[in-house]
Amino acid sequence: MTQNLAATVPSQIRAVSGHPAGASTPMEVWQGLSAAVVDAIADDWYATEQKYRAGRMEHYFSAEFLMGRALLNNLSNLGLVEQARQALGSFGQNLSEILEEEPDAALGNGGLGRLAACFLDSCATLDLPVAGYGILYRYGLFKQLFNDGFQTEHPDPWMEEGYPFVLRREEAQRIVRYADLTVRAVPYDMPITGYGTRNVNTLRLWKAEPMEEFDYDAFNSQRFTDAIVERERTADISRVLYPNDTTYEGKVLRVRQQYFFCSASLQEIVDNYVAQHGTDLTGFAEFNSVQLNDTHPVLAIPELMRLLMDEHHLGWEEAWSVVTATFAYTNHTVLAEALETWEISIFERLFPRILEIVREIDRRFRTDLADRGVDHSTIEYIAPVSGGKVRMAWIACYASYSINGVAALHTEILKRDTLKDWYAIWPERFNNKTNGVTPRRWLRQCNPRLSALLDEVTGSDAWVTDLSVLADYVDAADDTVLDRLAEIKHANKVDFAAWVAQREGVEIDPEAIFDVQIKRLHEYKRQLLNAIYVLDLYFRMKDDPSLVVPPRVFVFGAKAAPGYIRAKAVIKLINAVAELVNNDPVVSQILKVVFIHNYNVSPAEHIIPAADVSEQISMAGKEASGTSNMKFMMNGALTLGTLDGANVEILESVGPDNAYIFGATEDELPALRETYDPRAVYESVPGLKRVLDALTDGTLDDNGSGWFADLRRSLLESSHESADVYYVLGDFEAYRQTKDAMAADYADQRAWQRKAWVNITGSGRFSSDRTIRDYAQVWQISPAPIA
Ligand code: AZC
Repeated sequence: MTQNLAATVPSQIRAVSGHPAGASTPMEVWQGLSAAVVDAIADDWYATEQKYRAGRMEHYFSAEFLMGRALLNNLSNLGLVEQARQALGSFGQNLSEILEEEPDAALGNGGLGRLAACFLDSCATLDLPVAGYGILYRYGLFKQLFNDGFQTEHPDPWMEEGYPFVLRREEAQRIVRYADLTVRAVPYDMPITGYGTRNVNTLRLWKAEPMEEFDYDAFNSQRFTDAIVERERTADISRVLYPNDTTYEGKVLRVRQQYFFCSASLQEIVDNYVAQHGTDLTGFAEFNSVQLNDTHPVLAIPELMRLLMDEHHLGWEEAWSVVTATFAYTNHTVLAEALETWEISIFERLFPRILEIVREIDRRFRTDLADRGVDHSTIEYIAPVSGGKVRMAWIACYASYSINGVAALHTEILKRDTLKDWYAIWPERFNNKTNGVTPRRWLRQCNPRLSALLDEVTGSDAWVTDLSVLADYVDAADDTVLDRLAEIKHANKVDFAAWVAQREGVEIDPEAIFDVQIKRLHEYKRQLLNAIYVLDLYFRMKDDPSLVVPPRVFVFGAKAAPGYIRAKAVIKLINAVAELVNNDPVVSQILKVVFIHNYNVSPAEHIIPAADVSEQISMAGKEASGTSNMKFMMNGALTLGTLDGANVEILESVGPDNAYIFGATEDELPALRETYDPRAVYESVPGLKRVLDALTDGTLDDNGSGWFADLRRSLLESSHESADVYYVLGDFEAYRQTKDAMAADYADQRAWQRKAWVNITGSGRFSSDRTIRDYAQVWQISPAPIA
């Protein structure tokens, strides 16, 4: 594969724009360069498809793939960055600027969707026969703006201007039938390149289209709206990604979406099996396995039963033994709301046959468990259908050959609590797969300076595909390396400061400590704890002008689900605190607060390389894993965190001297809670009263929304059990102490950089390559390189 972008790029741009390359707009140049990349991989992509088709394959089903940008990722995987730079340079265009033209493919909410994207990258890099399946949402996750500090949501039509990295496969369309609607599912394939390999994997995203474009008769008789009703109902299915990552509205549509991509994907997989191995489907699971990314794709279970029985004539038992050897289920959260349940009436309305199958699964489940001597109330509790609801997680647990959590602590909590009845019956199904992130995007691409240093210190770029090699260099950091590390971080901070000034209109000082919390806004993640700290620090400085405080920039990035008012109140609060701090003539010399609006994958790529402190401060037991914690660590930020999710394993990997851990642990919390009185904490911990009172005494303005009073109430209301559910006040003192001490430590740059180095070199475990190798054991697949 010798590529010559110098030759292909100008002609691809001309084909897109109809103008000479030099006269094309930056967007057209982005389109043309992207098309040239697709051209460069087309043969290998086809060869990979052919190769995988014939063997055993893993199919990763996910309602979300938070891909971010594709062009630089592909150029960098293919080793074409320099060629691209030169090709554009020849007609006066600058690659870095062109890259900024690309919209983010934000087809996911947060951690779960980004994890799926990192997994695809690792599967391709490892030459593993894995394909992703999801939905081609026309609108990705909403675009976030601030209006008076309040979040407002706006549509994100990410591919409206054309997107060369998805290819419509008209010929591979399938029909998906609901009781009230029949639609075409048209696949759009996205090539997934790997680093330093020729294999090109596929993410297949389905788009819903009407059987007929419009009703010609209605149109002819000038009933124009009637003519397009069906078209719009169909388009609704793949119109928009649900912006909630724990609770769901628009239930019928949501279920329709889920069935849509599960049915289309399974039809294709079954058809391929028949083409390769003939019409006897009993051997299906020898060649196919399906990973269910959370409960969103669980309808695949009854749908595969339906396909096997109704279309391929297997009996129930035969079909069930295929199904139970096919599916594996990943749980991503212990929050009860996220274990999806659907009213039976929704199933009745959309697909009576699927409901019939689900009821039969339920009937047999009850008999099966009764035979095993399980008591009636347990059976009732974990039955697939009960209380008028279909319970997707229970179907997943019953039908899957493997059930996993996403960090060691999380898997333990599943076994002990969330899924304990299942664990009691089928312990052998449970296993842990600690999450990981791709070092290609999250180190090599986003932090070229640090990458160059790692190349130098280790003598090659082997770390890019085997991050664990870095561990051999943990002691290799002499003073020269540590000084280089400090320079690199500083240079990244200078770049980030310029980006922030331009994007948010806030000036920040690269000499300050950059303290960052970026993730979805959730009460359990406790952005509120961070905000309370900042406000307390502000008051401490106002009180005592001689107080020595290390200069700090507090960076936030977070979207709140549109219906989650308390989360939106925290956003408003942080913006109000930013206004107070940044406009204080004295304090703003030392502190700044920046809320990066519309936080997404590509902003993260600017933020993470510049971070000194990684805030991972969820209430212990609630964050299943976290993945930004891993990205920060790889880029040399130190963790300030609770013993939650993967923080526990990060601590194990770097040792207690190289991370800042505070707060109540998961096993301590139940006892603490029994006597917990947030009001007493508020009265007794110095500073807390002043901060909480500032929410309502006029210091901070919530524009009459009443939201700040509600936040204050949520922490202090001790009349019912709902006071400070996430132990914000309980952990405050420990948090303040640790965070103050951490900031003081920053002054000794040598010591700080040494800790950073231990984090970078200790991050090997958190490469998604390691995670995927672990999954590959469960999936029983092995590399299938085309060359
Ligand atoms: C997230 C978890 O909250 C996070 O801890 C984890 O790292 C991530 O999944 C990847 O496993 N969960 C979600 O994004 N969404 C849901 C529905 O849990």
